[in-house]
Amino acid sequence: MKKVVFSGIQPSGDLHIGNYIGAIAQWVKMQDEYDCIYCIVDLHAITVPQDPKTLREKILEVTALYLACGIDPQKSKIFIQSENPDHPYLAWVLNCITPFGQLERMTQFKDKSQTQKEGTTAGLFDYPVLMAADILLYHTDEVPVGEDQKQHIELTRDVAEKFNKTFGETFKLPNPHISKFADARIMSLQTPSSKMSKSDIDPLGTINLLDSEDRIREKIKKAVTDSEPSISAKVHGQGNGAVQNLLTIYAAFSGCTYNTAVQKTQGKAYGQFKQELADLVVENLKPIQVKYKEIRNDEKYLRQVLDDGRNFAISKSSKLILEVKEKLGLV
Ligand code: ATP
Ligand code: LTN
Repeated sequence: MKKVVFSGIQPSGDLHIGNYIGAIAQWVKMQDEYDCIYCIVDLHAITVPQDPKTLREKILEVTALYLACGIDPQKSKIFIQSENPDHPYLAWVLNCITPFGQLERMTQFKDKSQTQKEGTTAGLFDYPVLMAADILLYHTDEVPVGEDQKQHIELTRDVAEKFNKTFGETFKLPNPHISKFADARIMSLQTPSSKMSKSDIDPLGTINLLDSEDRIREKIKKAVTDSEPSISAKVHGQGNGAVQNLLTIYAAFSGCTYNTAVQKTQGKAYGQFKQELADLVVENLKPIQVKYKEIRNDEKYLRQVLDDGRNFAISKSSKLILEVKEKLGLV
């Protein structure tokens, strides 16, 4: 029996190379070795305000991007979280055993609640419990995510353990699977102290998977560096992290290690290095963009993939929900 992989991305903005390097590129690699389930986590997306028309469009865009990046529906299942009601159901059950204090310590909640002008919501606070439900519903072994999500997976394990102890062995404890590239945290090209993020208000900070070639070149050209003129061998652990970040992107897209990237580019003037980096990013994203256009235009095919994924997901999760209800005395 193959081990189970589960992961998801919120359809909350434009997917960027951080999402690709930190998450999707690993998902693609894991397809042969594992039974993979990849979700479009739209119920997570609405924990911050979304425009309904845009959200609907983004859900299909993310689905098409999963496929264009190489997720193969013959090998892996893709579905929309809100199409399987077992997710919010289990989240409610888990809410009832999750310590409030542990949720208060979640760094993503602390960061995101600060950016909410209208005040924060119970949904945003509860976000990690819904994520725990996503993972636990499928007896997941491995969760390929960026490093920023590690804390949520630790919470998932804690909640699963607590349930198992209280009601008897039910859930498998999942492991985070983090990409090797700089602990899989790609930083903003403008503010290298913050992670590259869909919700960044500075458009120059992120390279989106669907950015045009000109836009990619412009963003890399304008990326901040440091006061040195060229790449030095001592780059790691020095300065503001901007050059390390560009080197990490270089390594990820050329399939080499970070140290090899440093060796290959040592002594290069930043201008020349940036040009090579832009060539590399453009070359890697082009086939994804061509495939994306083809797939996004075929809504019938997209719907087929999503229906198949949803049917599969419900067939698995409904069994677990029955078991949970029985254990709680709800049947
Ligand atoms: P938002 O700004 O809406 O929170 P995001 O850009 O942080 O979005 P998510 O949907 O939260 O993206 O994350 C999807 C996946 O991509 C997760 O596995 C996450 O760890 C990974 N990821 C997101 N940003 C980065 C990044 N900068 N570097 C590496 N991985 C990332
Ligand atoms: N919180 C995750 C998205 C997410 C997720 C999941 C990832 C929701 N449910 C289950 C892995 C497994 C994020 O990337 N921000």
